Amino acid sequence: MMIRNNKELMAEIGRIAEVAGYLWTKGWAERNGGNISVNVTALVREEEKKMPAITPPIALQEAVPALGGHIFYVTGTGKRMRYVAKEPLANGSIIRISYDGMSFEIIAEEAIAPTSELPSHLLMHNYLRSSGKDSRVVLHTHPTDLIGLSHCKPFMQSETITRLLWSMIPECRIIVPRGIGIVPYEIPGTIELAHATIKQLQKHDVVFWEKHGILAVGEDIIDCFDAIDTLSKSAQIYFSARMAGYEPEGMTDKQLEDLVPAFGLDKIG
Ligand code: 2HA
Ligand code: ZN
Repeated sequence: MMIRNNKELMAEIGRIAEVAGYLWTKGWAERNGGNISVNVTALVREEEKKMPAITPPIALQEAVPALGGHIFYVTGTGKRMRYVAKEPLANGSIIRISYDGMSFEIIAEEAIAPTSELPSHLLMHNYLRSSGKDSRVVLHTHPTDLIGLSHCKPFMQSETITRLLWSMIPECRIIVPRGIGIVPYEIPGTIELAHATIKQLQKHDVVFWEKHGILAVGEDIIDCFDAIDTLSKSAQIYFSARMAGYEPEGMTDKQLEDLVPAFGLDKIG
């Protein structure tokens, strides 16, 4: 099988498996919670791109014209992150989008049906690609502490939650410089959820799905994980202080602003 002979692609799939393992050990991936998709087109050789499909084309609900001919690794529907970590190709798929962007087919050796969130992941990749961003990764997971925060209405404002989590630890402002977008509750896996998320991705790389989970986009899967992990750390600091019976002071506005020139954050658009 050619995929297994492609060292660059297998290294990337190895990084996906590494992160899947973190999601499980963090307690963010109960049962089949969460899903990952990565645009691996740049890692696939021309002859591999033409590999015969092992399924007939599967129509997409909404076309993704900016992704015609692109290749993705996607976690499988109903598959558990703890098994993606061990066997990423037995618990995920390699898919190829048709040239018209209206359907996809599976080209890996196993016909693993992609995640239920595939149509929404692809719409996000289509948005990222057509707006000229280099983000190749969409990562969705269920961090307990961040979902907990999303059950508190006053926190479900982008500025409020961003300010709160940034102010718990300097790294958070640096690692999540574009702040947090908020998507009010929607049924998982729906196109409505995808469109609401895409709107937030115009300004943010990390989005909270109210009472459901977190979604991050980025160039690198490890960076996407790190952004969510840092937000989770901030949430834990906040909850620890509250559980000890006091409201944490948080960094001051000046302390937060001083990070901007110190870390070149003003250059981030
Ligand atoms: O795979 O997390 O949002 C299950 C999910 C759907
Ligand atoms: Zn989910």
